[in-house]
Amino acid sequence: MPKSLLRIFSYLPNPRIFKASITARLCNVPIEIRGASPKELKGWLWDFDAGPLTEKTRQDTRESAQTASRGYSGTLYKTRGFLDANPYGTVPAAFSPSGEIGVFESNSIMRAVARLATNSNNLYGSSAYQSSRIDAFLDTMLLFAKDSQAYLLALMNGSITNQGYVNAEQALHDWLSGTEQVLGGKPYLSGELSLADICFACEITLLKLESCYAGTLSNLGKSPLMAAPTAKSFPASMRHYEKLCAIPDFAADIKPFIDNIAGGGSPYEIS
Ligand SMILES: N[C@@H](CCC(=O)N[C@@H](CS)C(=O)NCC(=O)O)C(=O)O
Repeated sequence: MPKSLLRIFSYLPNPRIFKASITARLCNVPIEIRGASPKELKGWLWDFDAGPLTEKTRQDTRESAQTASRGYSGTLYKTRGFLDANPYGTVPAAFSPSGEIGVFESNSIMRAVARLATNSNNLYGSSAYQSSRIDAFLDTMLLFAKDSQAYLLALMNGSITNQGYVNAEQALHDWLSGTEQVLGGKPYLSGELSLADICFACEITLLKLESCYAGTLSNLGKSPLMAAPTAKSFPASMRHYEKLCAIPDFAADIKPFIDNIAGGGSPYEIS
């Protein structure tokens, strides 16, 4: 087995990690993914050498106990080394093989995988201009992801409001209006298949979690954004998503996740 070039720690499954794992498959980069279900991860030591807490590590790491800050609630056990490498304390968190250098933010973890490839198949562009265009799409997706995260967390913890829904709807509209502009006439967001398309597919996949809370939305008189007119008014973007999901290296992660949601799989609670 080739030596892993990047270790990623997260709750699993996590569409944010799919960005890195799809990239790794497409450009043949060996990576290691460590983690457990969202609930189980509360009983793990968050560290380069992450693993389930034992009575001993729990005692040894009392000083690692931290109040969760985003998504999780209660206590999480993050070591000093984890926070030095990943100062915002979030997952996914990636590490260089020695554990010395941390990479945080799922878009940047994905970029790291492409940069580590011997042959990235131009996934991160083949010129400074193309790479920067890809970065520009990734920036717009991070803006969307912030609103999408607030919406999904509010659905999960039962605090969704009409305003929360409207904010997410506006964010989706703003994001897709740009992708629609491109995809109406071109097969990919930036020339050929790139990190921009990978991120696009993974952010939509993550948003699809909303369908687990269709009942909550219906009580607000709303439907899931991906089933509502908002998404339907961006047909080229929706077709692009389906096209990407059919690529085997995408399907390997995305299909089981979507099948689980469609089969009424257990809601994805992380607190
Ligand atoms: N924009 C970040 C989002 C990461 C994030 O917010 N992760 C949350 C879980 S959804 C987390 O690790 N929270 C840790 C905590 O609550 O302390 C990314 O794409 O990586």
